Amino acid sequence: MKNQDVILTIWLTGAVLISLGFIFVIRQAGQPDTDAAARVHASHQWQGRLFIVMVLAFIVGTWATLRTFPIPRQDVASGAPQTVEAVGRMWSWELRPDKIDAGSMVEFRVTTVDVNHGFGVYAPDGRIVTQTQAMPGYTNRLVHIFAEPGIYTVQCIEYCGVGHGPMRATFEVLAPRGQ
Ligand SMILES: [Cu+2]
Repeated sequence: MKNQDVILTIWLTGAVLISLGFIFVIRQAGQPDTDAAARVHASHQWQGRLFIVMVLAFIVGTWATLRTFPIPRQDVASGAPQTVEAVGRMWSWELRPDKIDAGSMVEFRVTTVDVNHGFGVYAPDGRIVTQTQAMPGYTNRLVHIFAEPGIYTVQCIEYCGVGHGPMRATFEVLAPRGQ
């Protein structure tokens, strides 16, 4: 399941539960006041249980969907066999090395020497593959496994001044060794 589908599912589930809560309150509001105290008591019990169920559902849903969160820990090295140092500046990228192997994980260590930039990686067919922020004073780790060899493009995807549009660089993904 794609991340977008997981988020949509969580959002829809939450929206349905909240809607049910509203429907319950609206239905309660329309009932005649026969035994107000007992009804209020039952209503509070029902709402308390609903609240606990909702909290548990969100805890379980969050754990189930985010335990394989695709963003690696930022405070330790990912252990990826390949690393690329990526430094942005107005208005260019420096990538070292600029050749990597397909089929094994690469860790981009992304930073910038001036302002915020967006580190967007585009496949040879123009489709965006992965991205992260480039921030002065921070190194953001972005891991990815390239399946297809080819010339990939890094394009700044956060407006950073007059040279933003052509702020790009390329790197080559080589076919896995032994092929
Ligand atoms: Cu930019």
